[in-house]
Amino acid sequence: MEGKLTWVEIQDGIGWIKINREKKLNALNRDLIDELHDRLVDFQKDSSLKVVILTGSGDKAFVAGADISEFSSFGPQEAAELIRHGNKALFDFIPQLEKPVIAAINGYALGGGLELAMACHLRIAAQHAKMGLPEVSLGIIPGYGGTQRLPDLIGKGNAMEMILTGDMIGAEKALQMGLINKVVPSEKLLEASINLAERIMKNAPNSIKNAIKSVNSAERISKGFQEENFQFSNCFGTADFDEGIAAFFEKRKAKF
Ligand code: CO8
Repeated sequence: MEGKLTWVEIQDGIGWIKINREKKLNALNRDLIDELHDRLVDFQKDSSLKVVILTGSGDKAFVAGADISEFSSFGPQEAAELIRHGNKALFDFIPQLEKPVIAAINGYALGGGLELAMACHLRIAAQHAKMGLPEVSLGIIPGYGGTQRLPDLIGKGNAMEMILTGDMIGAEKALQMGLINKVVPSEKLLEASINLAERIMKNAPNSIKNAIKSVNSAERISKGFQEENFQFSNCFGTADFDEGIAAFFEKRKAKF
């Protein structure tokens, strides 16, 4: 089924969602967040469906981040409102789903794109995928849970390095660090995602649901996420923000 910004299919107990903004490297705007939320709500209700696989269209990007053109003129209030909405509808919503969501990372997963992959329960990446949180190069910080979920996955030291440098890493390094569960040749990405889904689907749905809740309860939630929201909004309306965003649109390196 083709939506405005996503393509959806249910096949053999798997709910597929493909983000469909290839020309903009599947960048995440508010409409896309809302459409993804609606798709996931439908999937949650559908008892024929056991596992969700989320991927991006094309072979270049999973999601290259939040849509910079959408928030480029935002002040702190609008930024706070957009991340509050995005976190509620998607980034805090996915982890709580009762069905596992696998991110099939088919290319760049940057900024909000990596945060989206990290909100999923499991991650498989194509060999050519690149991952990073480049927000500091734009004069902002990760705002969709990245400062909390990245240290949970790869440890504080590695997360600090990725967040403070904004550098991208390749799929093999991401695997070594524990950021992803598996790396496969690009042409095997969907097959490997189905294989992982099938290994889960043979188990008791009620146990899967309870296991997700139980694992989630160990997260260092709330205070850290609130602090991230606050610090994220504080980056807006600053000279660094103006320079970072201008540099992106002018396709040059920012000079802070
Ligand atoms: N937002 C909007 N448009 C984008 C984005 C993005 N994140 N990424 C790529 N695009 C667009 C480009 O502008 C370009 O559009 P056009 O053809 O109209 O000029 C098109 O996609 C293709 O991109 P490029 O020409 O740049 O492709 P390259 O192969 O040269 O480069 C890169 C690929 C390296 C991935 C490059 O596109 C890039 O650096 N993109 C931005 C990556 C980034 O900084 N991501 C983080 C964004 S900030 C964020 O995610 C914050 C999350 C917190 C929440 C924010 C809510 C307020």
